[in-house]
Parts: sequence; C-alpha cells; structure tokens
Amino acid sequence: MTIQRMMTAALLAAALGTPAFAADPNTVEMKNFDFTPMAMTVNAGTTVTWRNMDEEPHTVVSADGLFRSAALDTKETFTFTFAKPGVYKYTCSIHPKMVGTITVK
Ligand SMILES: [Cu+2]
Repeated sequence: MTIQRMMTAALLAAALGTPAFAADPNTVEMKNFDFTPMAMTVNAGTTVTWRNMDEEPHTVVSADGLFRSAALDTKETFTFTFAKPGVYKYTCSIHPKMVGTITVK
C-alpha cells in the first residue's frame, strides 16, 4: 500500500466517522427507513427540516393532518414551522412503520 493510498483510507475513515448532517439543528434525517432522531423537542416557532437520505422516496405526514409533504426523493427536504406547543406525531405514508414525534414546548 502506498503512502497516498494509506492517506486516502485515513481520510475516508475520518469522513465516515463524522456524521455530516446529524449535527444540523432541528433536522430529522430519513435514513434506513427510520426517522432519526425519532423524537425531537423544539421550542414553539421552530422550523423543523426533514431530509431524505435514502434511495427510496419518503413522506412526512402528521397524524392530525397539520402537515403533509409530497414524496421526497433522495436529498430532498420538507420543512414545517411549529407555532403552538403540543405533541405532534407523524409517519411516512409510504412506509407506515416509519414513525416520529416532535414535541413543541
Ligand atoms: Cu418512507
């Protein structure tokens, strides 16, 4: 293995070890057919962003009809601003096993 190849491998390992998007505040990733994080707490007035990291389309549909995204393709996002405190459950209408909760304080 050349030095250059070793450096490339080290850089790749470093990149893989750092979750590039997980640090985004108020962002829920749709990844491996899960919402990550599944539960999030935000203050009233916060805009939450969902980003699809899968190769399959997903949606974000609130249980009480408050919001409903179109089918999101890879890397597409959906945003919703939570004005009032409450507990908001949502799902992916394509994959009903995908569920998440936003708690607004
Ligand atoms: Cu889905």
